[in-house]
Amino acid sequence: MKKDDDIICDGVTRRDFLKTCVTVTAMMGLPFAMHAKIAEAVETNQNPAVIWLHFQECTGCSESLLRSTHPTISTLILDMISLDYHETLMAGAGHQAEKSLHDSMTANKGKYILVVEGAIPTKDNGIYCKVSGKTSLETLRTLAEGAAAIIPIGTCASYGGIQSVAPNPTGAVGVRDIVKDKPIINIPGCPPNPYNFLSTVMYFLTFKKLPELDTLGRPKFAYGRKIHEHCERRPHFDAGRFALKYGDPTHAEGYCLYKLGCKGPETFANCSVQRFNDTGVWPVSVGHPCIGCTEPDILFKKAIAEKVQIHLPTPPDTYAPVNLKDKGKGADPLTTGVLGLAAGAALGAGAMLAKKLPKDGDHGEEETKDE
Ligand code: FSX
Ligand code: SF4
Ligand code: F3S
Repeated sequence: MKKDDDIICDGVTRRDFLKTCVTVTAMMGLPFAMHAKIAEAVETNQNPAVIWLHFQECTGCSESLLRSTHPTISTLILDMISLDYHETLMAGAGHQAEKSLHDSMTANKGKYILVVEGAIPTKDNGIYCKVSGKTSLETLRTLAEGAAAIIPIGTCASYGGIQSVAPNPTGAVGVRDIVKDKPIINIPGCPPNPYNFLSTVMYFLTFKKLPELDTLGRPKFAYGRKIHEHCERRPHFDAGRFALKYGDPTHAEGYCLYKLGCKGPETFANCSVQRFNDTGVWPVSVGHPCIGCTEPDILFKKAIAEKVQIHLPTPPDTYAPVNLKDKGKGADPLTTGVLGLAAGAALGAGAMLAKKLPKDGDHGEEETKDE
């Protein structure tokens, strides 16, 4: 029987491994006891072959995975899978590398997981990105054919990313615009959180099926909620306290970054909860507004300083204000609450919230009072 301090793979103890399984179980919203099933599946699994392709990108997705620490997510991932081809990590080059790709593709036909990093240029038959004389378009089509599932990692591979911003000179698109007949699990983010990739692979190994996906092909367990819902600056948002300028006292006090263009109210991701680098940081915690890096229509398509619309205010903003002065004169509080909710739903854009949102030039602190 394995002990907790046994090293199970390069510097990772069994205790580290189990802790990661517990984190992943919680992230996926599964009951605590499931961590044992996940651990067992990972330990007994037959290391699925993974072919990892690089197209138009900055390699930040691989970098973010490799830079993760304690426990080393990259070590766990690399131990869980058989990474047969990865242009950044593999020792081989040239014909040797090409041979590994060909061998893995043939030996694991219909079974390998294809990970794609980077967008695919489609203009002029895709000549704007070529590796070993083949266009990304050709390589993706060939490799997709024998894949069991495809995981586009990062926003570039998921939706085109920065390369696809107008005028999109190379006609860059994401995997799902080209491959239509394979299961595709998008893990967007620029770069994405390594835990989201790890959890997706673990889910696939444990349950032998895809996790539930949203309409943009993202696992709901990681991209099901807006970051605004769990942001530590949310109390400031609700109280109408906004940072106005980088480095000024409102910014230094940690006020909400909405006025600096934070896209949190429109961005679906779990980074406010499952943070980066295992040190508890994420963009908003270090004072930068979210730039919507998991969203196809926000990242690099809306200016950083542009404010997003608040379409669906979540409680408490949807509650009707309680007017204690008129107590006894009008409707009872319960009726007022129900009417308030109905009104909030009818107005859609949240008129009550609108009064809380500052106009340009307002002071950072805007206490709202129920009156
Ligand atoms: Fe794109 Fe990933 Fe952004 Fe970079 O490779 S999602 S540009 S972090 O690296 O593809
Ligand atoms: Fe956090 Fe941004 Fe929402 Fe403000 S607008 S609460 S900083 S996510
Ligand atoms: Fe990306 Fe916004 Fe999170 S920029 S990392 S989704 S805070």
